[in-house]
Amino acid sequence: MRTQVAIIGGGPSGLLLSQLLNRAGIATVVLERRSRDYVLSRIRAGILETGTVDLLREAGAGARMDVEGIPHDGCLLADNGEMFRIDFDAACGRKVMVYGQTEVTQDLYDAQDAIGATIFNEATDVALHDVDSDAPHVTFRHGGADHRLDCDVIAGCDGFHGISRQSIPAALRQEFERIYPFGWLGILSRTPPVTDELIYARSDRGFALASLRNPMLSRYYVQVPLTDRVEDWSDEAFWTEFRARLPAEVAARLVTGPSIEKSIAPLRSFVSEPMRWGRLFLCGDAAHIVPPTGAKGLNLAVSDVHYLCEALIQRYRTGSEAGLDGYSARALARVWQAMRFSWSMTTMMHSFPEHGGFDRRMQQTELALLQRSEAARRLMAENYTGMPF
Ligand code: FAS
Ligand code: PHB
Repeated sequence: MRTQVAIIGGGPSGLLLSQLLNRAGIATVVLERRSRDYVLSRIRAGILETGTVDLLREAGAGARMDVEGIPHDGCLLADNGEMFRIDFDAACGRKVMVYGQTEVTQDLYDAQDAIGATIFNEATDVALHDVDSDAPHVTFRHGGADHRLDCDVIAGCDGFHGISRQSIPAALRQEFERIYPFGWLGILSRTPPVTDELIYARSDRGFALASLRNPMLSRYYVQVPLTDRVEDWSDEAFWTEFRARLPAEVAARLVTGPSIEKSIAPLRSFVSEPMRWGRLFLCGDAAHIVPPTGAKGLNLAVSDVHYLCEALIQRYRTGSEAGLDGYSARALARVWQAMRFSWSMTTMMHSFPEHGGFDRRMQQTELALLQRSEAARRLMAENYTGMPF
């Protein structure tokens, strides 16, 4: 079997890259380890930057988002009950779209099916070969048989636990990491969201986030110690803790109900450089992880895909490899911008076990600066709604 671009991973990165390349006349094959149902059962991101919205529309996968997505032109920040608003539109003229990653992935699978793209779900034992040659290939098992896929280029879109990053020799990789001493316990409940706009709430009990998916689907989080397990948290315990971390006027109107999904996600900042080795190019979580505080993870995957797609179209249309040679540096420049923003939001809004009085004053001062300074609000709004690609 042969194709032009072999894509490892059928999450948002892999599917969007496949969709954009096929629309540009470039052949792809997507190899996804899990079943389609399993991929679509994941509950993850909820906020799309302006650039992500535009690229999904360009890919022909934005129609349902434009009907069901909810544009947001601001968010709320709270510190021990005192709440204020960041007006994105007034500060930088941009908005975000509230639309779950699960829906984005469904729309991408639908768009791929509509153009007859080649996706192997439940492709196992994927292995990359001759990556640093001009004739790379991939082997994998599917339908009880072994397969070989020859290609020009391999896109590693297989997430943090995938094999692509590990296929780059450790001696050639430089990894940067910060593990945070807490996680996010998240629940989904078929209840009316307590807020029209997201509330990022800092409290001495820990961080909480009130988000949503639609007028009858709430997405809420509380910071929990890394030692906590999801079975330690009954729904009642979650609602009690969540209510205690919200401003009183918000907590008073909280509608609770049974959780339909409950999970704990660890928080880390991670970057692996470079994002390219030979004919292998990494996109999304395969190369970097951000704490979800800045709502950047999914959106960074999209900007990587944008850069790689541009470079591949240039190569196939003109023969020039300049874009491919510049891909890693270009993608990493935006990755580190988002890494800084996500780290700063996480540091400002969470309770750290090692924090003392000085650190607490720094958090209060950061939040006060956002309340008082138009320049500070503009910087936050530009980062939250997404720096230009
Ligand atoms: P993904 O991990 O989504 O997709 C990689 C795909 O590759 C998967 O389908 C996997 O099955 C497949 N794969 C892995 N190994 C393979 C192999 N060897 N062979 C073939 N296929 C293989 N981001 C936010 O912005 N906000 C959030 O609130 C948020 N919450 C998150 C919660 C959790 C628990 C996690 C893990 C991530 C969260 N993220 C969040 C980040 C998340 O949304 C990612 O940024 C996004 O999924 C990145 O997409 P991909 O790069 O496609 O990686
Ligand atoms: C979500 O709705 O899941 C969400 C929103 C904003 C974040 C993180 C998660 O920063």
